[in-house]
Amino acid sequence: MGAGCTNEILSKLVATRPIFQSGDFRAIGHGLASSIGMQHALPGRQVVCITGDGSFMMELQELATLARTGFPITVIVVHNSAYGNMKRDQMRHYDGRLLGTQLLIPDLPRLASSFGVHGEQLTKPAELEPAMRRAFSSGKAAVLDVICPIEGL
Ligand SMILES: Cc1ncc(C[n+]2csc(CCOP(=O)(O)OP(=O)(O)O)c2C)c(N)n1
Ligand SMILES: [Mg+2]
Repeated sequence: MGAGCTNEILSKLVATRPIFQSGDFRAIGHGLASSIGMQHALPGRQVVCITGDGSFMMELQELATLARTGFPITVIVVHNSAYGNMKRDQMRHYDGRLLGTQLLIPDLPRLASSFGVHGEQLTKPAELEPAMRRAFSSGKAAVLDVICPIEGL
């Protein structure tokens, strides 16, 4: 990730338990849906979903569920416009030849807003903490679109 990237801050986040992730198979595409399940199981707790943009694109219709339920889940999208994991490997091992790893990500704050969910885009590390505090204290769902370019691109 690029120097000064918000990802540096994300890597320092400390979450209280319970923390759920996708286990040994590391499946993507279910972070938000699982968070909605967790909010059902843990009413009154602040649920936060941290997801890649590629993963989020597989389930963004669940924004409708957020709107319908009113669950105040904060969704933090790590936005690198890529299946970053695979793109990094292609850059390292395949002489820069990329195949199927670059993503066209829509305007996420506008997309969230079209579902009636608050969204904002963050480009600087210092913006993340206040945005999270705003989202938590609003008592409403929020999508924080965190721009995290991959180094070298
Ligand atoms: C259901 C499923 N399909 C494919 C994969 C393989 N896979 C692992 S990481 C990844 C890319 C994830 O991209 P993104 O969510 O944007 O996260 P990033 O690596 O960019 O942080 C893929 C396709 C998987 N783990 N699960
Ligand atoms: Mg990505």
